[in-house]
Amino acid sequence: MREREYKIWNPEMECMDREQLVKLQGQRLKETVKRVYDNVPMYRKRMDDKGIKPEDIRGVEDLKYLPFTDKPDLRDQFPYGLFAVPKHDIVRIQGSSGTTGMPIVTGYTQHDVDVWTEMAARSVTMAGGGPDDIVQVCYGYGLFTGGLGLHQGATQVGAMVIPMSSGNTQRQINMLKAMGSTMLCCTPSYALLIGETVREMGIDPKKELKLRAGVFGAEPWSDKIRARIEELLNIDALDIYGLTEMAGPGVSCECLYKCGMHVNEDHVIPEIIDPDTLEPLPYGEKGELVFSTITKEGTPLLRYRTHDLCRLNPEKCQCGRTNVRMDRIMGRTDDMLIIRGVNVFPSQIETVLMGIPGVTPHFLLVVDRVGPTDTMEIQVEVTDEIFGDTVADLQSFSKLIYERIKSALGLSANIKLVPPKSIPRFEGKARRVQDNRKL
Ligand code: DLL
Repeated sequence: MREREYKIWNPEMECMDREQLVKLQGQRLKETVKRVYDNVPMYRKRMDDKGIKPEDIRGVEDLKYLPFTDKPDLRDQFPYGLFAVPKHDIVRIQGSSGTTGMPIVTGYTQHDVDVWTEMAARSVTMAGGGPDDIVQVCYGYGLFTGGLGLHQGATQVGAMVIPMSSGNTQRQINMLKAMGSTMLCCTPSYALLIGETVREMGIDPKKELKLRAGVFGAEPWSDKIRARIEELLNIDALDIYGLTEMAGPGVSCECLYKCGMHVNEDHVIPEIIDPDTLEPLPYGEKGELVFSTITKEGTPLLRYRTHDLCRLNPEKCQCGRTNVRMDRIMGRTDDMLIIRGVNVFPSQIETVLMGIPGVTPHFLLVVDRVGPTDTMEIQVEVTDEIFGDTVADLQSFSKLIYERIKSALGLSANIKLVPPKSIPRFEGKARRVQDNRKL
């Protein structure tokens, strides 16, 4: 950690005595359970099926009796089924890719936007950010929560925000230099690309840039990548976690001590469960991360299964914060991939391919990393009729697949047509993904 003034955005909440925190969580959990029972038919039914009434939940210790929520629930209830308030109280929709072509969406009341902003403000502060900072946000803006989330948080702490969104690396670097940006917010792989391009352009970050810290997340990364980014850009590189279903970036973030991400436990309750038995596991054990929102009004979620593998540590941090810290995400329990920051389910690719006559139900997705950039190749098995076509016809067929994939996923993929029966068949669960990336 470099010499910087160490700040905490909301010491009352972030450094609360744990006993008091658990009491607060219990109170907020009870309110949330009542809210969803009264307003969300899916939760009412699930609780009725389990024979639980809101008054049975006395505090955090009773969390284990509540039903889980999973991504398919958001898909099945799309678009408004999980909303716990009337639509006229919703001021924002955010979304991300679901397991099929449709996005999943969550709704925010003004209070929800304010809470999310507060969480992101805490994160920016953890990275040492404040009114003197110039924060360049290169996460995508839109339904994806990255851009708007960090934008709101940085604005809240009084920083000057440059809403660049992602892409156009040269222009990003020109702005870093011209504006004297002090903080960078983007995915770690984009930070790596920016860092490598800075060096290729012959720019000395110590002399020509004013960058001091970066808040990087939305995809898995490692301490090795951290060290590389820090060296390339001469900054502190910090991990930030979040998911659309909870409130985007800021559910947790690392402080400058870099020893786990502080979970904003006054707004969400984290649990670790065994993904097979679904039983809660004690602190320190690795398992699936599950969150319950306890202040959300628009789309509150009980025991939401993130499918991210992680560990929790309740010890007080050197920075003074008392909230639980989560380790880096160690993997997933499902087949979701994050490619160039975009969540991709193999089932989405299957849905696209199955809509194209001449394609068989067999494909292989090969993911790799060239330099800092993820690459995706889809090997698509086609029928005899297609494979016997002229080269020009095959090229236009590949182009059609490329465009359908691009429009469904928002990602470019290299399409390789392969002859019938060339993709391996499986007797058990099909393995459709070959991920060659090493983090
Ligand atoms: O990725 C929100 C976000 C934006 C987080 C900007 C951080 C910074 P989704 O698109 O809904 O939301 O994807 C959520 O991304 O379940 C994890 O699998 C993964 N993920 C997010 N942050 C991290 C991280 C945003 N720091 C999914 N490390 C989550 C590893 C992460 N994986």
